[in-house]
Amino acid sequence: MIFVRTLPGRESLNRELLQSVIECCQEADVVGISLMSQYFLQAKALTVELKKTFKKPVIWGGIHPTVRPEECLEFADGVCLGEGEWSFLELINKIQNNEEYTDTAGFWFRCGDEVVKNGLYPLEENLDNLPDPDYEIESQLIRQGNEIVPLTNEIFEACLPKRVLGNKMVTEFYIAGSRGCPYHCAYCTSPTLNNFYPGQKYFRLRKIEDVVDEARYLKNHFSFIGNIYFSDDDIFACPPGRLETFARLWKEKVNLLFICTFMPFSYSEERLKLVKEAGAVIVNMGIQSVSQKGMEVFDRHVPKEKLLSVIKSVDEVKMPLPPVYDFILDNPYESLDDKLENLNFILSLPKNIDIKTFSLTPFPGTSIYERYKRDGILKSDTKDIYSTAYSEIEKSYINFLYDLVVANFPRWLIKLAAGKRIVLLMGKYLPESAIGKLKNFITYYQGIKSLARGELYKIGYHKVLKNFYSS
Ligand code: B12
Ligand code: SF4
Repeated sequence: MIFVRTLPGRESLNRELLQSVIECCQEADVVGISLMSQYFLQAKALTVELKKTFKKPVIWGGIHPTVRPEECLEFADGVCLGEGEWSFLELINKIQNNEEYTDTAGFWFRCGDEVVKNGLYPLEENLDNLPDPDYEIESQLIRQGNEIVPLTNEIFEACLPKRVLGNKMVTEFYIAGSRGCPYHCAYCTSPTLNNFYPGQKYFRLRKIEDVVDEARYLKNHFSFIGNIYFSDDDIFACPPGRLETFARLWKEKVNLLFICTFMPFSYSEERLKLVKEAGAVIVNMGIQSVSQKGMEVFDRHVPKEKLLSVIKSVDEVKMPLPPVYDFILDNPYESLDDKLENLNFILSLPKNIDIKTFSLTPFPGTSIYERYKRDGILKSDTKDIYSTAYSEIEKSYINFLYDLVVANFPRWLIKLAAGKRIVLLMGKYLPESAIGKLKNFITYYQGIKSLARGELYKIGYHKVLKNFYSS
């Protein structure tokens, strides 16, 4: 495995890096590339260059090839649709035994001018049948600058994400206790995958004992991991008893700090208290939008009263660190009033919270993609999807106000700056370049605040983030 970690949507691979990756592939019988939409251009560049010298199959897999197989087959020899554990195994066995492989379920292949379209490989209903994740880092390679080098413990530690928890910076690692999700938000590919497997349940839970064992293994082998991030979309969406077992085993066998995500529908104070006692330091909930229009566009209908009662309850439980609530901005269907409604909603919440903002991106395969297309909002997939990063919000005055919220500026000041007239005026006359400068001002403000509080580790944190991809 080679981790060619790159910046989603933003980085073009240079010749030196491409050559380093290609050199490592020369001995292989097949090359597999895993990608999301925002890595499409990078995967294309790598494949085009690779195929100049490498004459064996290049196979793409991941969410983008799953929803856009034809487009990917313009470059790859084959694409994996849907989950790939068993189908890829079957494919490489066939290739190794010199057998015909273009009939393998789960793949589409380009054969001359024709595309061979095989049906999907049946979904693995029991996630416990899958092998454990491969944490033998000695057999893996990773990008360091323009080179590909063996993965060592030191490099592994250096390239994992860092997070400020309380008064120290910890190294974070992701674990998934489930796959899929029971909901159907319009901007997400999870419902798309649900629809891929009609009659089968895409949302599946792993055995909780296995999840705990995986974390224990990580703790024992990589002592630098200080925090686990559960990538499950909703940790509370599980049958009775599971969370209790998790909490007990986690304390007993792992006892690491962790962060988890939940949805308002499955929330209960008892559940939150359980995870808090087990070691949860932060909980994260997606709100995305509270305006009628936003909820309709996102197909996420959670009454404001419900959200408020959940947020109030979380506040009363008093987690060790502020809960994080996500909002999706840059929704072209929301009016200024809708946007202000969201902002004012945030300003009315308890103070001890953190807000995270994302830019609405119409990923292929989602219903919002179809809506954008239908309404003529999406001009170019390359420019509007493949070359973007959904963590970067548009530069506008209203978004600058959200930046102030994210940076925890005094709320009275944000309220003053968020008067409708001011927003209209600023929206009209403030140039983008000025907004860029105002954004820089927020960064300095945060830096000075950290310095004044003696929180030097936070300055180090920003430096680590800056070096994350270039190291
Ligand atoms: C967990 C997660 C993350 C975690 C990943 C943690 C980790 N270490 O794995 C974090 C938070 C880091 C993350 C980040 C991002 N994510 Co994310 N993430 C998810 C999430 C919730 C689950 C992904 C997952 O693990 N699925 C389970 C695995 C088993 O499935 P899989 O990855 O698709 O792989 C299977 C098949 O696709 C296939 N396969 C995959 N690769 C290959 C390769 C070959 C050769 C073959 C044969 C088969 C094959 O086999 C695999 C096993 O069955 C999904 C949403 C969802 N519910 O799916 C979003 C999702 C994948 N993320 C998304 C995005 C956009 C991102 C970011 C680019 C966001 C950004 N910052 O701009 C970053 C990219 C980070 C990076 N450096 O790659 C989008 C992708 C949309 C798209 N069309 O591309 C998704 C779908 C969410 C959404 N909005 O719909 N993400
Ligand atoms: S956004 Fe989250 S809750 Fe909504 S469908 Fe996707 S994974 Fe599920």
